[in-house]
Amino acid sequence: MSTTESRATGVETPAPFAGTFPDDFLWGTATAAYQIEGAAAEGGRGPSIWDTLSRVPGAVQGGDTGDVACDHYHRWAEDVDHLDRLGVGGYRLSISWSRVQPGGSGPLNPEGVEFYRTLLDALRARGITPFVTLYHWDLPQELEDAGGWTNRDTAYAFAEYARAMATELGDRVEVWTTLNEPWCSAYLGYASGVHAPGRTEPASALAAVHHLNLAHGLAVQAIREVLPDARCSITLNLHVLRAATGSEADADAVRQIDGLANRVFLGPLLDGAYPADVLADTASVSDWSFVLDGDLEITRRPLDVLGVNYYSTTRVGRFSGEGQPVRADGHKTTAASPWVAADDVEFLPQPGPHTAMGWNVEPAGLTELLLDLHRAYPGLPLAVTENGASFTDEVVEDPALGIQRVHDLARVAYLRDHVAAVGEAIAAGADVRGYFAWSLMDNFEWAYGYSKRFGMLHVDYPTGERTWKDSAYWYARLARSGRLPAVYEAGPQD
Ligand code: IFM
Repeated sequence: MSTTESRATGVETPAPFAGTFPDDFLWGTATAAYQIEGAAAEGGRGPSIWDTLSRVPGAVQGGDTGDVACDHYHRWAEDVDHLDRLGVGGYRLSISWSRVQPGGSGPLNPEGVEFYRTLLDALRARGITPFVTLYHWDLPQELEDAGGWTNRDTAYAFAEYARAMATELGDRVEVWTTLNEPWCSAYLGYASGVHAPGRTEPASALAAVHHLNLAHGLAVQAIREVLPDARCSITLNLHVLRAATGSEADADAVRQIDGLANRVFLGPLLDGAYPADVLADTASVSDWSFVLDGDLEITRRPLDVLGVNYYSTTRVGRFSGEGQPVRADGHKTTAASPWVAADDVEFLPQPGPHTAMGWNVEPAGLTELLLDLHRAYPGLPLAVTENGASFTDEVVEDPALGIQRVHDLARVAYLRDHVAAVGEAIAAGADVRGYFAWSLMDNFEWAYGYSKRFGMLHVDYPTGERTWKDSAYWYARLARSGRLPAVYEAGPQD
């Protein structure tokens, strides 16, 4: 989504937001299996590509792995208590494919399936609606050994896994999200190589894009064959783009990155076609012959809701030829770029403030994104399935209350401003049904290991102890009232 596109579609200035959300608006929080579960070699779980990559020296900061993570596999009951205490109506979790089907195909692992069945039942018993993501980046290693997402068979294996989960877990799940952020799986996994499987092959990244889109469509079809009334979704991390200057060259850089980041997914998923300019821009890398007849009818399945993950905006320009292109996308650990066939596009530093990830804070981008999507796909309900911020946190004693505290007011302000941005989008007409804060608790932040904390609950990794940050108290007030609390309302005042 780009500013130029916004102008073209004539999105109006958002109406003022009165501070209160609709009664049926869903407040939730989100996590992902590899980031929190741990128990990597327990309960019959097989290895995934993140188990493998995290053992490659230098691939993950500090040599961290998800072997133990937040130990949610053992502490899940305590975590459900925290969710209950937060008062959230929804919880977005992901299933570890290699825990329920260790080889990525073939027999299920009953112990793994039982883990999720028990968790989902416990959530439902507390009135917390489960939103389940089937793939949050942890491909079973056996499938990667056979080519991973560059292999068309992986899409079919994914559909069979989805069918099996629909059969096993049935209506315990409110919304089935096929994929989380396929942009990351394809481009960070296969082009820049900073994510698993760590490959740096631009042509493979485009094949992965298509096979992920195909996997989504096949999975939706399989889920609905088992559960005709299932609600299905996909979560995208659409890029909100800004042009470096008003020049035509920079506008064209925005068009190009909008194609690679956004329209390469929205096109096949919602319009049934890959954009012609994306195919032309990437022609030097791939002829896209992996797109077979009939694929684009499969990728375009009616969605019940589109998940939107938003953190910051991205500023691009056409490389002027002076100096070296600057890549400020937060994933600079290798020289390779995720941006296939876009070597002459500069990624420019954004004005602050910035989070600990170096990402700029721009809540207006979220309003703009939701309104752009609403304009482009008017009948499609939206949900913000991730939004949050990493800041450096410190646990302190609160002698007056006799508890430990984390005064994360920067995170509270970030959440307040982005929740307000969602409110503004709704006030201006966008059909947004829910908001899931990322994340319930600090966790394994992929190539950054445990060095970045996004949680509303602080996790002390050596002991696994969870401590409510002030943002958790603040979010609990929001979730319980549907009214946007002020920053000073953060903390345990009640
Ligand atoms: O932690 C990740 C999550 O797994 C996917 N979306 C972005 C988050 C923050 O980087």
